[in-house]
Amino acid sequence: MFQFIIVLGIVLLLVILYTLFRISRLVSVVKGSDKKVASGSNKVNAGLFIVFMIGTFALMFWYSWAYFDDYTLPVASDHGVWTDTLFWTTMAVTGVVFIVTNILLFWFSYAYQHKEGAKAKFYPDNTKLELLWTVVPALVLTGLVFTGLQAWNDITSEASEDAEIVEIMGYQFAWGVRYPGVKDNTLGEYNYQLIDAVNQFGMDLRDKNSYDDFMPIEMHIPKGKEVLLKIRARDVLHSVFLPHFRVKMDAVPGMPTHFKFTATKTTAEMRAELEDPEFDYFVTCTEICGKGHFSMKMKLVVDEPADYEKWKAEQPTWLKLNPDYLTQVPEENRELAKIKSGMIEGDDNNLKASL
Ligand SMILES: [Cu+2]
Repeated sequence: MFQFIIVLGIVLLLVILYTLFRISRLVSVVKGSDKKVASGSNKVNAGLFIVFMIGTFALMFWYSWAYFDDYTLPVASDHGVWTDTLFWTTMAVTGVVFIVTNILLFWFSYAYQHKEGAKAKFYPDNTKLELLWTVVPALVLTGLVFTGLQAWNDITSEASEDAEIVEIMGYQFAWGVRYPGVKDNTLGEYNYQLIDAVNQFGMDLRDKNSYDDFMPIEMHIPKGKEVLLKIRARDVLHSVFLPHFRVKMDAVPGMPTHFKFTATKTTAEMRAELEDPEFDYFVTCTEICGKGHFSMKMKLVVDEPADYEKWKAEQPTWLKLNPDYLTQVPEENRELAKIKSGMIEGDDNNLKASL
């Protein structure tokens, strides 16, 4: 109903404007002024430029103010603070330029509207002015690009030796995460040809490192410790998006990507900060990847390091949950696979010797 009234209002407004235009046309015909180069609507159009400018600026400022909290989520990662600074610096520079150029654009359209007898000045060029508006933007943009490049190098460079490694894989339409397992802390090899309904990650069980890998239904990471996300996609382009951590990286089929970051606030701390006991972090997809794109959402929990280790130790390995796949493990490694996957208790020293 409300929408209908708005549409009706707009239609009526257009009818009124058209009627006003017709009346002014008729008046100019009666007066004989319609023979002039510029019609009577010249002044109206010039005025409308200013109205349009003020209207759109007002809308822009209102939106930016009213929805500020929706697009500036509290930051919960180390590099996120830097990314935010870069974002707001770029916003300030481009924002000022945007406002100034638009005011000039609309003001000139108004001020230099057609006037009887007025003649444009011929002003072919000005070298000083051209140098100025080439050199200044070039310097400013170079500064922005280089600080941005530094941030990019920081998030994509080698992770430290003791970084937590989590593999995240996008597929139509969900995320899957794989952890290297507590026994060897190394992700097993995978091969897309091995993917089936159960072995979603295409784990290669000929690799000893895969025996203790596990895939939980929600993602956990520790606070204050570097996390290296190893990102891949199984079918089409997806994009890993962790808005609170300012993490965004495309997941590309056949071309693994990565992103390293350090979380600075646990889920509990963020709940306290937002005064929202229901709050949860989420991994979402920010690449339109098909009709189920909206459902690509996975809960992410940031734990204190000790809780994280405890959670990790409690997770059953994939192989333990899918013992049928033991047949894919080479005969000579089956005993080791059973021990590493936690199917049977094994001698730890023996296990270490065989790793
Ligand atoms: Cu997706």
